[in-house]
Amino acid sequence: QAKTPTREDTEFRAYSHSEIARDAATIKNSVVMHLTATFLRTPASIDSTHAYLASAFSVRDRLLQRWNLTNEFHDRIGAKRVYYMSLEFLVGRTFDNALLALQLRDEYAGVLGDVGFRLEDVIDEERDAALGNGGLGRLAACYVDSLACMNYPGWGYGLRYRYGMFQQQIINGYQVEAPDCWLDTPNPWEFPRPDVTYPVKFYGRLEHVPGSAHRYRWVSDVVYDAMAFDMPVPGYGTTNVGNIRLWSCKTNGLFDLNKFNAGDYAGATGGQVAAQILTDVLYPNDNTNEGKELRLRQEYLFCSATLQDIVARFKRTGRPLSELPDMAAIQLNDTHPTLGIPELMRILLDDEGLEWDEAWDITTRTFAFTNHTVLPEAMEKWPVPMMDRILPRHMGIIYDINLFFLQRVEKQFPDDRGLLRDISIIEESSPQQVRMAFLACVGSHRVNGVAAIHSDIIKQSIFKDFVRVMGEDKFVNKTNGVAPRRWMNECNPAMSELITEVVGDRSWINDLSKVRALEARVDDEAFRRRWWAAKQANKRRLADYILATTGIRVSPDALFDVQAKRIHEYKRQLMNILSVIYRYHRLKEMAPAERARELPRVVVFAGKAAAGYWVAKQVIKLINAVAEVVNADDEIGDVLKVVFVPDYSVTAAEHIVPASDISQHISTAGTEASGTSNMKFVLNGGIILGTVDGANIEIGEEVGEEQIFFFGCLAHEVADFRHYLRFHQPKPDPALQTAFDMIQRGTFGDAHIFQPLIDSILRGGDVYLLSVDFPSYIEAHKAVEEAYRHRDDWVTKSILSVARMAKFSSDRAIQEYAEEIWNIEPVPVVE
Ligand code: GLS
Repeated sequence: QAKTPTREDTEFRAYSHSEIARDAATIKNSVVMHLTATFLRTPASIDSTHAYLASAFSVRDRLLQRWNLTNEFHDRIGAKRVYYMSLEFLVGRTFDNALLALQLRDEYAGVLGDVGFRLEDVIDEERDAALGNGGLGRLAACYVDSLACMNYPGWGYGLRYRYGMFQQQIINGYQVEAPDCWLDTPNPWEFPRPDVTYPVKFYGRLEHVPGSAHRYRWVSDVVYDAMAFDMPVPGYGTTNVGNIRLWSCKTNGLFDLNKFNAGDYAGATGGQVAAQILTDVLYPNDNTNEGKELRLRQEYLFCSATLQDIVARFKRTGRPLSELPDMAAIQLNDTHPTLGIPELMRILLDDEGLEWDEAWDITTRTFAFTNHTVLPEAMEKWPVPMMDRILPRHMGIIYDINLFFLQRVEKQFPDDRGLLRDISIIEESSPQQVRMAFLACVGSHRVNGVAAIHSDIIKQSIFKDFVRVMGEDKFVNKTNGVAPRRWMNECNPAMSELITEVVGDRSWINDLSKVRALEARVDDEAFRRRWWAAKQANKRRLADYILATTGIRVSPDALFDVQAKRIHEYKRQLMNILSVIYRYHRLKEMAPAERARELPRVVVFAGKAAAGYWVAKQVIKLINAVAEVVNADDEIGDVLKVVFVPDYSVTAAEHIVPASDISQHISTAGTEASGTSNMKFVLNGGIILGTVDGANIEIGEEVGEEQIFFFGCLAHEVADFRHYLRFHQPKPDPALQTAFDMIQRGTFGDAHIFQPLIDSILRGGDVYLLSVDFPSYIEAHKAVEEAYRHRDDWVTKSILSVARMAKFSSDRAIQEYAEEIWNIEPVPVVE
């Protein structure tokens, strides 16, 4: 029950609107206050963990104040908001990012110094918020960052997993997964909202509403409560603070006191366990769909709570529901949140009493959908019987959506039965399946891919029929981007300082087009030396990190050649390690004098494999087996080192990305929708060795063909190669054969365990075309080496690349979404 406003309220507002002072004394006071009052520390018991927690809480106070102002302001002016619905937000750490955004880094460093701590050590106390798998989840985090920085009213919505992305340990060369208990220590970056809780139903049955033609009531006694936790998203250089609202399943009310009193202790907590599991774990799959029942229930809990929250907020404006699309745009980050579409329909039909046509019009004007992959194994489909059992009302709504859609198609293309079968949301398999990508497409007003080539491919493949039926204008491209705040200013202070000096101020951090100014300095000798020195400093930092995490000593003077991303067959880490084996073989064949003239190279791998993805895990084992042999070979020494950095994460990436000379993005053409680490590496002055795929293509267009090493077959050639290889064994070229021979001779331990990897190429149809691309890959490596030997040209490439990366800021991407899909405007928060 809200109270009626009084004069004191006005005073309260004035008080709460005055910014907390930014001077050292006030900061110190608040840190000490949290040390003593929040964490019960005495001067003798302060450790770096609590120094971190107290500083973080004091930063959080400032953010929450601005958060409150931002939301109150957006409500007051009736701003239209975008809601970015994503099952994944790979945020990483927040403390350093928040200090930079608030421009209070030096102040906090000073205060921490006074109590005996180095800011860098304190920053290292923070656990990553790893609520995502890879590119898709990190993209969501970059996008909410851009929304905040650009003053767009917008929130992310997601799930608060108790266990985020698993921790990867390497034991005996194999990946072993351990749970990520990130909430074991207090989390300063979330704010629990027990007042924001919604009931979410499962199972049950439908009851016909008497006297109505087709109205149904969904009755079920399985009801869970989803409770909100808000994560403030600091905007750099603005008072605007964004929000990620994460849902967690509440269990308190589910304790069965009667069972407990009867001595059935397991039974007493059974309901709680069943509820809690819903938001316990992030499914660790990237680009795959497992079709697990728990995952479907997770998706629904998420969608229901989010849609209830959005509708409740809208209804507080007092406007008629027909105006929902004028106040809210909802973006579906892949198909995972697609149940939001039938859920909004359910709310509008069953709870609000609207007629079908009006509800459908509101729904389709509100939703838009981003597709992030074309891999068949990632296409989300749910068996109709499962959906019908868990969500009977939604299954009914999906049937109706499909019926009306197919009626329309039939009218447009009479007698095309094949088309009706191919385009139906329900796949006629046994059992029938709900095709979520089709549902998302039918229920949205825009569908986009994430790089130019990918947006073209989806129009010719998965959505080909929809282009015919719904017209081409519905399908657009929004090339991905990355946040310059984290992926330059935060992770690469040395290069950031140089850019700031050239631009004249820090405005480039929120306007990446300013980095173009670097081009004017490309011939300035002194500047070029400092550029090189900045890269070298980053390489030394990574060498220390490698030593600390793996015990391997590498020379910062070598070429750093990095492939860091999820381990997946289509990304072809196998091709990379096979080329390393071939290189090792060549080095072994050389006379010592010749070997000494070779360019020293450190090959760095990092990435996690899905826990159930056996082939990917064998690739990790092979990389580690090769590393063990090569690194211990005294003849080879620093000429070649191979490193697998364990437990890749956002924080690990912040160490790795700024230190690459060359980074590899070598997916089979047509398989990597976009990639975003390619953008991060180039933004940090590294050069790409890559295939003509995803955003590599647009990066090449922007930075110029001189600044990128392309190789391999093209997307339109892939189908023919695959077809050929299905019926013919490939004949590996001599280099590839050499690598196979070494493995099979047992050079890297038991040959048997690696034979399936070789067989995937020789006998399994070589789906990812390693045998096709290997020769040009080896040639491309030679070109890289040749180029790196000419340090002058290399520095030019590096500077020009960074100067031309403006397009790949997530700010550009968000502006395009805002203007062309969401129809929202930036509104700087004012008093
Ligand atoms: C992905 C794609 O595989 C990446 O190419 C893309 O950059 C990313 C963000 O759009 O989305 N799709 C997916 O399922 N995981 C991804 O990282």
